Amino acid sequence: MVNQIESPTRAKLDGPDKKTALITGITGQDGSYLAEFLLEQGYTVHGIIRRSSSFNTSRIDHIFSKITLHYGDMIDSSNLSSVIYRVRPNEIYNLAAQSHVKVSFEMPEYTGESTGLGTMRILEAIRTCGLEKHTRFYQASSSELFGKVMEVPQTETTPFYPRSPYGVAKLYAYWAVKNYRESYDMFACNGILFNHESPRRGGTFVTKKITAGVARIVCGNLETLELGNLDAQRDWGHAKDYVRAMWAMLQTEEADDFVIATGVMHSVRSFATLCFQMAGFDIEWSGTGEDEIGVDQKTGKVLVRVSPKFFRPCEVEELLGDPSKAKKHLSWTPTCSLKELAYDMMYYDFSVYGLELPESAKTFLDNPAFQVTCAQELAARERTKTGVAINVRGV
Ligand code: NAP
Ligand code: F7E
Repeated sequence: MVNQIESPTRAKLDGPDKKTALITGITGQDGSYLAEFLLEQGYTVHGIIRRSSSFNTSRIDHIFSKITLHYGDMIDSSNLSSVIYRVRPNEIYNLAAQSHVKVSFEMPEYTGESTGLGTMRILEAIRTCGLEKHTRFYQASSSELFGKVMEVPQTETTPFYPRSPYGVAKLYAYWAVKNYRESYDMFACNGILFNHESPRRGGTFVTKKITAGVARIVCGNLETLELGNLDAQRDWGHAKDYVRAMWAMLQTEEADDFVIATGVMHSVRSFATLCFQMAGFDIEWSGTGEDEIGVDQKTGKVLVRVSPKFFRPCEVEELLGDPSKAKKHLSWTPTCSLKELAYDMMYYDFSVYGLELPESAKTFLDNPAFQVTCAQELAARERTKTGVAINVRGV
């Protein structure tokens, strides 16, 4: 038990319209945006949180008093069953995972346990609690299933070819969801989400590494940003858009699987070029492979260098999704362009380092009415500094 409300008896539905959702991975990027979104829709929101020796709730501190948290772990089935039995959720969003592709090569077994088997544990827990007709289930499937892509763009029918222990674990989870849907008529969906980023993205993913790296270079606490494969191409969207799609999948008549993507692909190199441009640098690239460098045209300073330590044993070179099915059946479309995504992340990271983006950065926005989404969390950050959120922790 983490905070004030949770009790060992089964939660009752407040009324016919008040829904209860349980989010695994609520402390992560997507979990935090989804929790906010569900609160806005009037849900009672519960989340599973790992015990940690340091605070791991920075992304949800601003909504801490509005949600109920339970300690748990994707590798502990009795704990998962017990939480699900007590919460009796109408919807479960399974977002918890060891989600870093490169790390999955270092920890393949743990990744299989948490990212793969963990999903099966939740599905079984729903069944053993007798909730298969009561609880709808969302699985955070991934474009990493497509790996070495068999066609471009990728759709719901493109054959899978995962290229990492992470992708292999997500493949197991994907099929577990389909199997439980077919075997037990459970309402269980796979959201096959392409890369989605935000100011809350973990610091070891490439977009955040770049936006935070540019801010650190500007404030003088980093000389050169070291990256891996600059040629890799991804279909990057905004996490805030993508959590809407998760919810929409669980509101349909019939459970199904959906690709969620923008339909536009860019390389890591062009994302880095864009972010440096927003900060006022013009990068010139020279050299190839491990010898490639990005140099500031004005000063000749090396701003980006390639380091093989960020290469993966097996790379996913390109991913491009076709979200037509989601557009048709969920009326879902992304609202944020790549430039706006980069602007949002840069705005946040610059603020974290006490900097302001140059006015010229706004010229990159596709929509002049674009509002940064991180303003609320910057304010929340300030409140947290004064201890408001810290005080409501129940342990
Ligand atoms: P994230 O920021 O890395 O968050 C992962 C969450 O899972 C965190 O709350 C983490 O807790 C929790 N977690 C990790 N291992 C756990 C365990 N053994 N038991 C319980 N909780 C555990 O990931 P994200 O970007 O929000 O992604 C959400 C989900 O979507 C993940 O399943 C990811 O694989 C999948 N996905 C992501 C993308 C993307 O581009 N973001 C695309 C497709 C699919 P801590 O905070 O304590 O670490
Ligand atoms: O890498 C290349 C790297 O780590 C993107 C997860 O959310 O999306 C994410 O997985 C690309 C790769 O994301 C660096 O080699 C170059 O080709 O940001 P990433 P990812 O591996 O695509 C999928 C859909 C998920 O499901 C995952 O959970 O960028 N790259 N240089 C680099 N990547 C990193 N991390 N760091 C670099 O320095």
